[in-house]
Amino acid sequence: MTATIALPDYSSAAYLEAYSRINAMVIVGEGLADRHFRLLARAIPEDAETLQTLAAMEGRHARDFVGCGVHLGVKPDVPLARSLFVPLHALFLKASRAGDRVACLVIQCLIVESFAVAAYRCYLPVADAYARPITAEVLKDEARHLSYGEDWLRPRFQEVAEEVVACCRRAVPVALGMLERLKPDLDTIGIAPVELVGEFMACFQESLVAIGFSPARCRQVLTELAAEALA
Ligand code: PL3
Ligand code: FE2
Ligand code: FE2
Repeated sequence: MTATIALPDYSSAAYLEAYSRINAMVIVGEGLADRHFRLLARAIPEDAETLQTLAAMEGRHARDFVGCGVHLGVKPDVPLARSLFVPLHALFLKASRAGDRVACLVIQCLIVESFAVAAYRCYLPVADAYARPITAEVLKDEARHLSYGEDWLRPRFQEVAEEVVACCRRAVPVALGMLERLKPDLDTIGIAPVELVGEFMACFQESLVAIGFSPARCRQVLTELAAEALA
């Protein structure tokens, strides 16, 4: 038996209004990812070329998602999205100015990219026919962005482990906090917010294990963060 998913009515006013906010989040998130990878290219000159390539991919993602909004005839609510991204972007800039490469990589490559992977995985089955193939392509790229961070952190695990945990404690609640304002819109476009959080946690935990944490330690850190988010 195959489960059927009830698809949203892409032409309803409620869908289009919710999409104007979600679409803007994605466009702004991709645009910031472009900037973050360019800053990382300066911080890690030996990988500058790779990081510039990743930045260019993010710029393309932003343009592709602009196209998804245009296709549905919605005007993305960019000011709202920018305001919701301020705290996370500020954390990245602070780390970047301090020359803290570990925090920059944790924020962009592990947290933001896990968030992107989770969001696009949840969106894929409920996306309209125009957005679906675009989202599937973007998802493949995001996996590469995650791996870049994992591959940099893994060989330095012993030195960076505690810094990674400290950075998670600062930045994961900020990332989850962004979802608060979007819950009703996510529901409207067919994504259960709780599923998105679950997918994020699973993806993020996998990336922590990939760099060297034991599954038990990951669960401990993430459970602590989830408890805090629900308190
Ligand atoms: C990094 O490549 C991009 C970062 C983008 C982050 C997007 C966060 C979006 C939050 C909620 C949207 C979920 C639905 C996705 C629909 C396209
Ligand atoms: Fe992206
Ligand atoms: Fe990305």
